[in-house]
Amino acid sequence: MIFNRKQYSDTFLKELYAGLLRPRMIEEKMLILLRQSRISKWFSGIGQEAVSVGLTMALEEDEYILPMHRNLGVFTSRGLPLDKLFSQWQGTLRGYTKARDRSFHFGTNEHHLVGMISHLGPQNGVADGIALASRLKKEKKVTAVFNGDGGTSEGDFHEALNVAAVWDLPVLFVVENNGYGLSTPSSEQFRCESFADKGIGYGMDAVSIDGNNILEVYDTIHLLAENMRVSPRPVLIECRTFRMRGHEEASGTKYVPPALMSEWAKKDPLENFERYLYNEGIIDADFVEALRKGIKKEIDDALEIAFRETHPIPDTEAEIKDVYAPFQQTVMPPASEKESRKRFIDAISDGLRQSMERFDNLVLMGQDIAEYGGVFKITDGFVKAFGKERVRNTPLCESAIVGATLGLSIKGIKSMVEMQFADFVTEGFNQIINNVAKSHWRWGQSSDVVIRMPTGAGTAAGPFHSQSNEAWFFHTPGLKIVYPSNPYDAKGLLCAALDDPNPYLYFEHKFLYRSLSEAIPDDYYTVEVGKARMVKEGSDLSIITYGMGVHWAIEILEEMGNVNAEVLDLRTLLPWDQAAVAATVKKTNRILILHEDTLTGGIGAEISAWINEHCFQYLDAPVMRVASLDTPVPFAPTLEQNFLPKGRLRAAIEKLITY
Ligand SMILES: Cc1ncc(C[n+]2csc(CCOP(=O)(O)OP(=O)(O)O)c2C)c(N)n1
Repeated sequence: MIFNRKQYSDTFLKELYAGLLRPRMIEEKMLILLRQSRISKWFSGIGQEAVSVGLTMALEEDEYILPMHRNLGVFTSRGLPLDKLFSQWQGTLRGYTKARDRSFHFGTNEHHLVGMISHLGPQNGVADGIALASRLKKEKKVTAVFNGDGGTSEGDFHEALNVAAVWDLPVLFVVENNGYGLSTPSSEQFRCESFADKGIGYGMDAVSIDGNNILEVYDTIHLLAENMRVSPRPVLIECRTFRMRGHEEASGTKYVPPALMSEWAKKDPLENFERYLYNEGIIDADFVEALRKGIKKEIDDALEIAFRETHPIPDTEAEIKDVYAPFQQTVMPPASEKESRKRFIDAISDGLRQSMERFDNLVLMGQDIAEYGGVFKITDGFVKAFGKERVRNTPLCESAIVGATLGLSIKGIKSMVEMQFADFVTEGFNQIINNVAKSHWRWGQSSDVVIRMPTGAGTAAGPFHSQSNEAWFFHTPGLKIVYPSNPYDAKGLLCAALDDPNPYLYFEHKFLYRSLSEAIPDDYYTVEVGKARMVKEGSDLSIITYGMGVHWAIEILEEMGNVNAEVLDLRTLLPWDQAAVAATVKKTNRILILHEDTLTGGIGAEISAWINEHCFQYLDAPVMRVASLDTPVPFAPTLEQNFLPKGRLRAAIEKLITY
C-alpha cells in the first residue's frame, strides 16, 4: 500500500492513526463481550475503518453524514460520548433512542448524524433532503451518505442519485464495495466493473479509490468536498474494501474463499498505516502503547457506565406520547368575514397558497407541479408567486422525494408532496411507513410533511387511478390522516396539517374537485384536527362516514325521505374522534359505517370494533358496514358503480332500521 502524505503534518497523520485505532479497539472489545453474551448482535466493520474515519475527518463537523451498519468509525470520529453509544447498543435510556431502536439505528442532530433504518437504501433520499436544505439556505455544506455494494441494487439508491443529479445537490454518495452483500458476491449482485462507471449514467462525477488507504480516502474526500461546497453537485465515490468478518457475527464467513481473505488481510487499513508511520519515524512503540492505553481506558470507563443501566421499566404513556412530536393546535379563525364561492379544488389551492405565504420555510414538491401547475392545476401560478426553489418539479422518484422530506425536516424546512394520484404512493410507501412515520418516536426527529393524495373512484379511471388507500396508512403509528368532504374543511384541514410539525396524509377526492362549491372564508383559517363534524342530526340511526360517503349518505337519505338519520363526517381519520362516535352511538343506538374504501380491514372495521368494545350496551342492533367490494377498482362505469357502496346503501339503512 502506497501512502502519499502530501502536505499533511506528523500531528495530523497521528490523528488519523488514532482515528483508525479507536473503532478497531472498540470492535475487538465488542467481539469479546459478544462471546460472553454481554451484548447482542454485532455488525463488524473490521477492515473497512479507513472509509468511515477518513471521510468523517475530511468533512466539517456540521456537515451531515448518514452512516450504515458498519460505520462505527463515523460515530467515533464525530466524538459521540462512548458511554452513550454503548448504552444505545445495550438498549438503555442513556442511549439515543430511549431504548426503542438498536445498534446504529439512530440520529443525533447535535453531531449531525442520521443513522440508517434497516432498509439501507432509503438513507439516500434523506441525504438528498438535507443537501437540498443546505442549498436553499445557501450554506455551502456537503452531505455524505453511505451504501454497501449490495444496497446499491435497491431502487432507492437509483432514485436518490437521479434526484441529486437533476437538482445539483451536494451529496457525496459513498459506496463501500466490500465484495459481498451478506453472502451474495458482487457477481450475483451487479454487472458493473466499477461503481465509477455508473456516474456517467446519472450525469455525475464518480471516482473509485482504495478504501483501505486512509490517506487516499481522506485526501480524495477533502478535495472533493472543498469543490462541492463551491460548485454544488453530487459525486459518487466507490471505496474498494473488504469485510473481514461475517455479515454479522453469527453468520460467519464460510462462503468467502480463504485465499481472498488472506489477500485482503494483507491490505488491512490499520496495520498498513501503522507500518508506514513507523517506517517514516512518525510514531514509535511508546506512542502506540500510550495511545492504546488511553483508548482502552476510554472504552473501559464508558462500558462501566453503560453496563450500570438495565433495560428501562416500560412507561406505556410515554411510549404512546412520543409517537407524535408535541404540538398543541391553536385553531385559527379567519381574520374577517369576507367569503367567496370556491370549488373544492380552489379551496385546496387557496389553503396551499396562504400556507406558502404564512410559512416561508415551506417547500412544495411533486411531478409537474411547477410551470404546468400540477395535473389537476392546484399549483397553477405558484411558480410565479413563490419561485422555482419553493415550487419544485420532481423526477418520477416518489421514494427519494418522500425521503427528502425527512432530510428537509432535519434542517427545519416544511414540505408538501403532491402525489400525482394517491395510487402512486406505493412507490414512496417504505419511506412513509418506516422513515417518516417512525422517526420522531425513534430518535425525536419529526417529519414536517403533508403528502397530498388525490384519491377515489367515480371517474372511470381504472384500477390504478381510483384507489382509496387510506387504510394502508391508518394502521401506521406516527402518521396523521385527514380527509375533508367539502371546500371549507378542505382549506381548513390543509392549513392545519401544514401548521403541524407531524407527518400528514391529506386525502382529496378527485370527484369532488370540480363538482362541489360553497362560500368559504377568503382569509387563512384552520379546522380542528381530530374533530368530526355533525352534518345532519337525527334519531333513527347514525351514518358514520367521510369523503364521498358524506355525499352519498345525504343523497340516499333525501331519496328515502322517511328516515331521520344522523350523519357524522369523521374528517380526521387518524386520530379519529372517538368522543363524537360514542355520542352518536348513545343517541341513536344504531350505527352504519360507510366508506368508499374496500370492506375488509377498512377503517369501518376498526370503528366497529371500537364501538363493540366501548359502547356495546348502547346498541340496539349490530354495527353494520357498507363499503366497496373487495376487488380492485374496475374501469367500465357500470362495473365501477357496482363496485362502489352507494348502490348498497339504501338496503343497508332499511335493514338496520328494521333490525
Ligand atoms: C430492503 C432490505 N432487504 C434486505 C435486507 C437484509 N440485509 C441486511 S444487510 C444485507 C446485505 C447488505 O449488503 P451491502 O449493502 O453490500 O452492505 P454490507 O453488509 O456488505 O456492508 C441484507 C441483504 C435489508 N436490511 N433491507
